[in-house]
Amino acid sequence: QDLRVGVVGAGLMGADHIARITHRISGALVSAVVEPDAQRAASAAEKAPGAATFARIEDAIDAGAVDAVLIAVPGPFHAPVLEPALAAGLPILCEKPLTPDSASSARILELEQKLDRPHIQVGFMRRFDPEYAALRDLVVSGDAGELVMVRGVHRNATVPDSYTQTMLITDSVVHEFDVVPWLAGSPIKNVEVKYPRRNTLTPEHLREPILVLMELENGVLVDVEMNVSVQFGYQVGTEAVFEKGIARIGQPSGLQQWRDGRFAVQDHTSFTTRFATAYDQQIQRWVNAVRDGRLVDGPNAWDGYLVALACEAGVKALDGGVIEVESAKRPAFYA
Ligand code: ISE
Repeated sequence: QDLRVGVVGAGLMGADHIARITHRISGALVSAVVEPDAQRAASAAEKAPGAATFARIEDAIDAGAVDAVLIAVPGPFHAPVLEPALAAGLPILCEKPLTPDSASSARILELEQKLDRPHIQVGFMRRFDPEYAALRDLVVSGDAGELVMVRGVHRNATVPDSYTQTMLITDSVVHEFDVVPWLAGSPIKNVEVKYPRRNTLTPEHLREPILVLMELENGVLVDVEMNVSVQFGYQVGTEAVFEKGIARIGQPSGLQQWRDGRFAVQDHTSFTTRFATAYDQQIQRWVNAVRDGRLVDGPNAWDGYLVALACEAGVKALDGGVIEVESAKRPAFYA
């Protein structure tokens, strides 16, 4: 019996996950598309044979149409979906961030802890990228000695007008706030933001690129160039400096071409292709975990809460200074 997944939100990520579940994942199908925009709902549902459409998650739950929920609406709309889904005891895959701030994330943790075990997995897909996983294995093995520094680039071609200055942190660097502590095995201690000369091609209301500096509890230093106006494509790359060597991930690996006196490599223009394998792995492993009763196989709501704390420091750091990240002790429920 396939897991009946209700996909909430039929925007870019929702549509991408609907196609993934329908064509590339085994053991699951999209049984419901929950989307207030009726036209968008209908066109998304057309691509998932047998899927019903609902305007609200409560309607899908009341109709008994879903065994699990995948939340792909923007972050500010996560809590109103998480709450009824938790109340119904449904397993949830929630796209990042868990919620936009730590207070609302803490409220979700409280509700979740009324259940017998964690039910929420958060969509920090980088942990499922094969290269990130290989880099983490290298850190854990100690083969290259201790990790000393992490240098990262996170580059988007452009962003829509709706993208705000704080979204540099809450929508984009949010990924580094999850993946870096996971890679390095240490929480973030503090965050600082530096501004180079502004890119005149960035939307008028933004001041970027930014350079984000993080100090981890274990002394590892991290720098991330967050740049959302590079124009030419999508790049997420990391260089890790170890005691006995350097490791690099996220280099272009597409089609190589020699032509007209030039050498060129095809590169990504969107996170949907750059992280396609990671998204596939993430959803497949979540589906497997739900089907065999583990419910979560990846970052959980506690990880989402820690990221919310880091984002709060990051947003403050946009105004200057070295900002300490509030520390928190993982409850046994999330061990
Ligand atoms: C977007 O929401 C994502 O999650 C992408 O991974 C990130 O690269 C981009 O900057 C965000 O806006």
